[in-house]
Amino acid sequence: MLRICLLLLVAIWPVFYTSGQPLPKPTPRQLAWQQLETTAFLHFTVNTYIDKEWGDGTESPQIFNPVDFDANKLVGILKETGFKLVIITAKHHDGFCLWPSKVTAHSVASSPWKQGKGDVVKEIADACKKQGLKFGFYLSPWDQHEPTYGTAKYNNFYKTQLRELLTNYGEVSEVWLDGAKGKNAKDMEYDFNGYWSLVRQLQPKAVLFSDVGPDVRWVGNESGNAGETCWSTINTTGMAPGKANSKYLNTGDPNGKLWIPAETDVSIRPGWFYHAAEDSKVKTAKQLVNLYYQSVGRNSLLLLNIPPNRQGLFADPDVASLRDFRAILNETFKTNLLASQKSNHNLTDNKLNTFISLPPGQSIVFNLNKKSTFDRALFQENIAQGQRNETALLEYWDGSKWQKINQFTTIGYKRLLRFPPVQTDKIRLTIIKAKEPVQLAEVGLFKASARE
Ligand code: FUL
Repeated sequence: MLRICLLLLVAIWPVFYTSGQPLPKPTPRQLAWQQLETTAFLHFTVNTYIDKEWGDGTESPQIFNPVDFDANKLVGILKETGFKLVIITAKHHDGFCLWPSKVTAHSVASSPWKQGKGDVVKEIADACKKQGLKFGFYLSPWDQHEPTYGTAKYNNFYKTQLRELLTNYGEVSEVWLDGAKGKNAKDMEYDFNGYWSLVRQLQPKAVLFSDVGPDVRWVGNESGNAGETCWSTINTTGMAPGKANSKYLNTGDPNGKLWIPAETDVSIRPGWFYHAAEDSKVKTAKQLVNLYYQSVGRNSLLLLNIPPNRQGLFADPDVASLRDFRAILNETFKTNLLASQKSNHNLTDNKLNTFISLPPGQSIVFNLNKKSTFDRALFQENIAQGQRNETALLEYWDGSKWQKINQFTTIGYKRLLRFPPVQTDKIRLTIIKAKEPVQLAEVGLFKASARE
């Protein structure tokens, strides 16, 4: 009955509500992507063997020899620690290909690894498929090895490589490219539209990442920090990969006409590639948990880079941090204190499509079944119908009056709040400002693990 009433309310609401332009909404592939929450990046190439972040294209393929490379082991650790998608650097700025591309000899085929018969991309893609993770790749447009780079011919070269990766490795869920380039790089006009339409044609389910989308945008920094206010909408006029306003990307734009949510890419180490000297600088589990709050907890998605070492394996400190990171998150989010109340069922069922509609000015009280202590709150909107909340107030009942816990801005897919412990048996949420009635899909109250 409640469901029917809710559905009816949703169905008739637009008749009463005048909002001007319809809100931008995610495509099914964007919606599926957002729900992955934690995804992994693998930066691996000749750079790993020369201790550099950017090679210059002159590296000999002979140096690439990850003798213990074991894709199932790498992907197994990522699966165990809760990552849902793996993106491998198929080609970084130095131009070395981790797969045996037919259009260049500058690849694993010219390396001693597996006598030149190996294919890192294939092994990662197969391991992902076998273990139920999604697979994606980074194909750097800037290529310092390829002689055609800087001429129109390079666009065809790039598209041929893209086609190889899009047709020989099963389902691809994300294609990652950027406009990064060194100061002295040759001039080159990339055919981004041509690249993107090839991806659409060959892998229609894949989301396309660049600074400005078209499906997923950069969060504007590499320190793992989505804006406290983070809209999934932006306008891209005047911007292109490599030519974007990072501050704008960080917060998004409440009046943006395009749905292009933010992806937070950050490395577990200071660099993107493995350097032995950074073994002592691996982010702690606590720091990773903080990154989770700053990305997933701010309507973004975490793309955490864990670089394989020269043997082709994750280094021990990285694995230890990953395991603790997931253990802490599991501990914190194990018990939603609102879930034991039947009346809260629809909002604690982990489904975005069961929600209540709250217009601006409306409050809702959530009861706990007994006085409890908590210091984390979770809210989620049914973003399938757009992102709506602009300002909301969270309060608790102290026995005689409502006390403020937090006033906050955007919710979107997920908003996590951290605050000093509160003890109460009821909370109140008030929507202060919203673009349209907020479709509140999930609420949660949690007591953080002591290890946070
Ligand atoms: C940047 C690159 O220049 C870095 O090396 C790294 O790959 C990062 C994720 O993207 O644009």
